[in-house]
Amino acid sequence: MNSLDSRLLEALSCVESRLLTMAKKQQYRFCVGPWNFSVGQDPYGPPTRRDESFDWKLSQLKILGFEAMMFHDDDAVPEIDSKSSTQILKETRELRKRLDGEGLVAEMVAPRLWFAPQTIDGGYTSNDPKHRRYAIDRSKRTIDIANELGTDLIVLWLAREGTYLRESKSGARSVELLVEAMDAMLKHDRKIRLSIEPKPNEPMDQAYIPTIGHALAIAQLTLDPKRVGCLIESAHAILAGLDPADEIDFAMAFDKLWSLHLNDQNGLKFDQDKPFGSANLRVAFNQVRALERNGYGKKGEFICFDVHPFRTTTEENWLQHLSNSRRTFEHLLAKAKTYPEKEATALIAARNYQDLDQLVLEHLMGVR
Ligand code: GLO
Ligand code: MG
Repeated sequence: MNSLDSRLLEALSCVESRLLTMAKKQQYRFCVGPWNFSVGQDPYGPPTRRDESFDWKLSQLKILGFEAMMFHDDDAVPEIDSKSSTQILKETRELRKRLDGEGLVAEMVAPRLWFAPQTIDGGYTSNDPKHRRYAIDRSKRTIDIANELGTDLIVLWLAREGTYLRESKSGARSVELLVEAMDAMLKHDRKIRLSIEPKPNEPMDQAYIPTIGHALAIAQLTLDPKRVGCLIESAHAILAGLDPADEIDFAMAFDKLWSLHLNDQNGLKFDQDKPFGSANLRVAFNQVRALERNGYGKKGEFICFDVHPFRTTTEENWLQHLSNSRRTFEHLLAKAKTYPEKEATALIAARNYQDLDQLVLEHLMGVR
């Protein structure tokens, strides 16, 4: 071996060991759901892109560098309501094999309680006891699916648990009903964890669990508060008039942030699910800083992007909202790690928030 070869080998092994250290330190792992490959339909118009098969979506995840997929119960088992438990089990096992084959894991499973006729006026808080029973039974099936897919995380986005008309339901009774439903799920399986994803409105006028404070408070009324936590979605916090970074700090002070839907939202409009950082880079930066200072991901939690392509997006650019959200996250992570902490601390001590503001802006603009 000549000296050039040996120097080359040495350099290669040095790169390899640095890559290994980086891999070991890798705190953040990424995830999306099949619904994030959406086809452009909105209440005013039909799809603008053709749909692709579930298997194609699965194969794209790995290529894009994502490690997990999140599921609704009927993403895992389509037309779930028409299937027996044996059939549900069989299809879930087949799905597990496909996930294993792709080297992907299931991050969570969520009962989709907003499409069925039984959930028109809510699931757990419906005024009709038969419909409440349907919602609980279906949630138990969701838990069985999660078990087979190897995840203990059940996400509760309580889409229709609220009112279109304040006088149509009792808020007090609804709290009891929500607790009863959660207790039934916690009893159904002693290991699963419930992660509540609050949202203040849409599809409802008013939702019963609009913020992280509400989610963590209701957790205390359940039979096992330790197993009830939350999921923050950036856009939902913004719709509630809150800063998602504060929601992250709050949830993590209780050790309750078990999942996360990063995206963006331009003010109080319909739920936009824009790419992460698209509307407000500074708000996105502060979310990344909050995740960093609280050590999000160290217990295996995933960063999920609950984002959708713009309706105008063409088929060739169909996946960009996913890879772009991830790129933005990684750039903002680098910004969080290189934030001029010393200068910032000195400005805070001098109560010079005027220049602190500019320091943040210039850091984000790349001039500091
Ligand atoms: C809608 C929600 C929705 C949930 C998903 C998981 O506003 O963000 O996408 O995250 O259904 O339960
Ligand atoms: Mg979400």
